[in-house]
Amino acid sequence: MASGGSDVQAQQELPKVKNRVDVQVGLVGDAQVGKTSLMVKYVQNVFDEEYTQTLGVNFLKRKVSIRSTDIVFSIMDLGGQREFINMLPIASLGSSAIVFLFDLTRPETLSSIKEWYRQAHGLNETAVPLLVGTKYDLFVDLDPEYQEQLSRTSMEYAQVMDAPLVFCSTAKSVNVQKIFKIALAKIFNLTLTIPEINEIGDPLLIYKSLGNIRARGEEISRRPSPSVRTSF
Ligand SMILES: Nc1nc2c(ncn2[C@@H]2O[C@H](COP(=O)(O)OP(=O)(O)OP(=O)(O)O)[C@@H](O)[C@H]2O)c(=O)[nH]1
Ligand SMILES: [Mg+2]
Repeated sequence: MASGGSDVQAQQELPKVKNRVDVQVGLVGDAQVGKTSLMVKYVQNVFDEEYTQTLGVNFLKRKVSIRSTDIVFSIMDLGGQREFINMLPIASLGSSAIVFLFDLTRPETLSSIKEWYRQAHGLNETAVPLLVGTKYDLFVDLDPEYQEQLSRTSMEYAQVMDAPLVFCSTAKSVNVQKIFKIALAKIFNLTLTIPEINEIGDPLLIYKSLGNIRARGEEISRRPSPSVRTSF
């Protein structure tokens, strides 16, 4: 057998080697907002109506492929009870994105985001923040005035945090995959073609003008523009 020919053959038979990139994403927010439900739905496509309190930190992995690259998400889910706040570094340090979740039916969980953001962003300023309102399936049945007020307040929070805003329902599979697609796009500066949803009453999906600071530590002084609020 001619050695040159067999070399070529051998190369052709080698399995294609994929690049692998590990991405850690932290989930934080008050107890029972739906952090574990979102993670389990995204990774295992299962939704459980029963509540099981997270004690400390849970984590699950999911692999997604983009062309020749495998992205391995490690999702760190921190129990929302105050007693677990000392474990916030596990969900924050090392995360490329931190998802701040609140329950669309409990406005006090949105107010709490100030403190979650202060603490998590204080530990990791370079992580891309995302603001996610959960239980959209219950929210749509609430008073339209309440929906409008909460939607507007959420948008203000998103501006201050410079965080993409997504309303989702894990129970009814609304915008669940998109949260992680947006996280990935913001982390790696990729272009996304998902249409935005801006209408009050709809499951908001606003990301184009938010969360675009790359190398956030360096560029933070360039933003925000004077018209944008800078504190809660
Ligand atoms: N209707 C509805 N219920 C939801 C949704 N997501 C979560 N839930 C319910 O909300 C409750 C709390 O959900 P969890 O995911 O356990 O909340 P958590 O944020 O992980 O709570 P902690 O672990 O205590 O921090 C459970 O009973 C879920 O079934 C949703 O999209 N719609
Ligand atoms: Mg939990």
